[in-house]
Amino acid sequence: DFPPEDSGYHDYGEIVAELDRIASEHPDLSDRFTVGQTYEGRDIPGIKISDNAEADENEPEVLFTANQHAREHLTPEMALYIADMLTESYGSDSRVTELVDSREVWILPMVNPDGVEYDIDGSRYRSWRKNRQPNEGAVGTDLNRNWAYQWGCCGGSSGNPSSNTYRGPSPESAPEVSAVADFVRGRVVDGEQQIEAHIDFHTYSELVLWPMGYTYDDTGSDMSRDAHETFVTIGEEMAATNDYTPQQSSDLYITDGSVNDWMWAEQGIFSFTFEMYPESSSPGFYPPDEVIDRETERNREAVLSLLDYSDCPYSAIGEEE
Ligand code: 0X9
Ligand code: ZN
Repeated sequence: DFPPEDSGYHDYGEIVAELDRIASEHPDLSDRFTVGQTYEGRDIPGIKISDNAEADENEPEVLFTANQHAREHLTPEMALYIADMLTESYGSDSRVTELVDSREVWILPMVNPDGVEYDIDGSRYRSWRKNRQPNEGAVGTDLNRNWAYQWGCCGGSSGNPSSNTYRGPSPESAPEVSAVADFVRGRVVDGEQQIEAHIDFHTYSELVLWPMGYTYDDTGSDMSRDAHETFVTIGEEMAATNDYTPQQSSDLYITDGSVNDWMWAEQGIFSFTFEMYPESSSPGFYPPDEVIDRETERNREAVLSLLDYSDCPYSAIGEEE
């Protein structure tokens, strides 16, 4: 469990309970689902927010994911905040109401619950990052190095099972990654990916990051000039609202097999990483629970603006598609 002084954070059971509460308080606006099981057999929980949430309407879809990395405890709070904000402001805030009416929002607040529970089940935090799947000699795959695009290509992950950035024995070898990837592939309807935009929440450093992560190149066969300009424009606009620093993810450092590269290159989804509060290693992954409200609400405008753009991301640069 979280220590008493950090009881404002939600563990796995509490996240599930909160999603159930939102679903029962807002039955027309929300629908609970799971995308599959973790290595240890936990359900990976999700909630969909939209008007007529139980129906698959013809509306642009947006995905929010959090907690690929276990110790990044502010991130499921961010996901819960989005679910709460969209449902609670519905009917009173006209911007939120219009977005909930015209979008389908998928939220996966805790992609790596096995890692989270391990991080918090001792007498002190373990600084655990990976999942809890055993390998030869060590436990855990870095979920954000296990995605099936340019996996292991470029020195942006490790082949050593004891490394914190171990990529796993093969792409999607982590059940958590394959479950989320299957969910996303399942949103292809009549040959078209319905999800237009995505944010994967991490901590820390206060950054808005866009693909590619595996190469320093701005453009290439998997990133057109228009797409790059769209990422930069939307990324910079979101960063202007939360005072994060916007940059291409490889300019932070090279990663391969990370989620944003797969979401864009394989699924055509405008996929960003937010590195949330704080800026630096103090307080790093373990800020006090007093900051949760401020640091989640800080991303309200960025989230709403991405929801806004999701009907036509290229409109950010004055183009149609
Ligand atoms: O290394 C990661 O997976 C992310 N940072 S974290 O400290 N939360 O682990 C950053 C991923 C963004 N991609 C690149 N920097 N290429
Ligand atoms: Zn992370």
